[in-house]
Amino acid sequence: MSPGSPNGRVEPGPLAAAVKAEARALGFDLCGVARAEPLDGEELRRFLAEGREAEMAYLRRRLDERLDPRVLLPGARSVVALAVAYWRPDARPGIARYAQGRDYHQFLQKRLRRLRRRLLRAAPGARIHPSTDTSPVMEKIWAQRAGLGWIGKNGLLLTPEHGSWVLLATLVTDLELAPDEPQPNRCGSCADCLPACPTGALLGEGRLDSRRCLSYWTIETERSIPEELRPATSRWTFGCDDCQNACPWNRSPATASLPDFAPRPIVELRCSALAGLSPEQFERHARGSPLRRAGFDGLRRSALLGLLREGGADAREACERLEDDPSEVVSETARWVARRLG
Ligand code: B12
Ligand code: SF4
Ligand code: SF4
Repeated sequence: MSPGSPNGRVEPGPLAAAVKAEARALGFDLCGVARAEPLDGEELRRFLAEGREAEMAYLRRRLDERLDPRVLLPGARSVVALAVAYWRPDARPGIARYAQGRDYHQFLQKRLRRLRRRLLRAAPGARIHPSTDTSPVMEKIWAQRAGLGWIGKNGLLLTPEHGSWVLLATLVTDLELAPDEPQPNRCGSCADCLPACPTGALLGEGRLDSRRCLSYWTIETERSIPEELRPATSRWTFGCDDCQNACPWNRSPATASLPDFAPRPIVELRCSALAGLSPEQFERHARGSPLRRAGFDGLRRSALLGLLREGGADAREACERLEDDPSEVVSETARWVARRLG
């Protein structure tokens, strides 16, 4: 990266162009720049006041940093927003597409650190804070401001190139980089994602109630899933893509270029096998996979509900084995599913 001018000053335009070229070389599909300015906190405060964060207590913390990158990184002038596409034709059903392969936190963080190092070579002494889900940064809003796409009625960042099948990351920096123009919202009169949500978690205008979202229940908590959400959970063992599958912008996606999203052996397992994992098998299979986040009991609980869909002798046997499991959540779910399997 060598965007300096003859007098040694690093110009915002060439520097932004150089960051984008390096990001592309490192496997990021999209990259844009926004000015580091405070965000309007009204939506976030309303989300929290209505309890829509469920038990994700971390969303209530560090609000000042979440709403102003200059608090997160004093002197911040720019936010670089990055996206990687993850859609693949060989994804296994019942597991969210983003979670089929390796844990993106690990491999994107590595690429972000590399991008940071290259940027430091061009601008020694710069302050650069990389993050992908790891800091109080509202990634969708920064991606929208940096011109990568718009926030759809399903609450996700949609891009013209890859629909919403992208994962996001940011670099907050004190460097001055030429900002990009935000794109218009292209949802128009479409609202297909709203009725596609099986649990009514989407409230319109991109607002979501985590307490009703299958993604929340199957990834973020090991608690017992409320009975009225259990039939829908039988289709989703980890995460949920219903509000993305319904979106017209997601219909003809290009295949992900990063090989890290290739399905791993754990997503090949049937629900009866997932429910029957021992703690050691869980550790071995889930290592390096996003499914680890559900936890041993959380994954077995969701897999048990998947048996309602799978059915058959294996399903009944898996339930029987877990009816007296030491985990109250697992044993209660096993008994509940067994009653329905008959
Ligand atoms: C907490 C969280 C969740 C929670 C809550 C989701 C939510 N919508 O808030 C749960 C567990 C439910 C969840 C689920 C999923 N998540 Co999530 N999640 C996050 C996380 C860590 C924080 C999001 C957050 O701050 N929420 C709080 C609310 C208030 O903020 P917000 O949704 O970001 O922003 C809204 C408001 O601020 C408001 N708003 C603000 N300004 C403005 C301005 C205007 C004009 C308008 C109209 C609105 C508006 O609208 C925004 C959109 O709803 C982010 C990573 C990150 N650090 O950003 C990933 C992230 C949003 N998740 C991601 C993914 C992939 C998912 C799932 C698709 C996974 C899956 N397949 O199961 C689902 C999708 C569910 C859905 N439809 O949103 C990706 C999204 C990528 C993308 N293309 O947008 C992110 C960015 C992670 C990443 N690094 O890529 N997630
Ligand atoms: S992830 Fe599933 S449950 Fe959550 S809002 Fe989207 S469709 Fe609804
Ligand atoms: S389904 Fe329609 S309304 Fe929903 S995000 Fe996609 S384009 Fe927007």
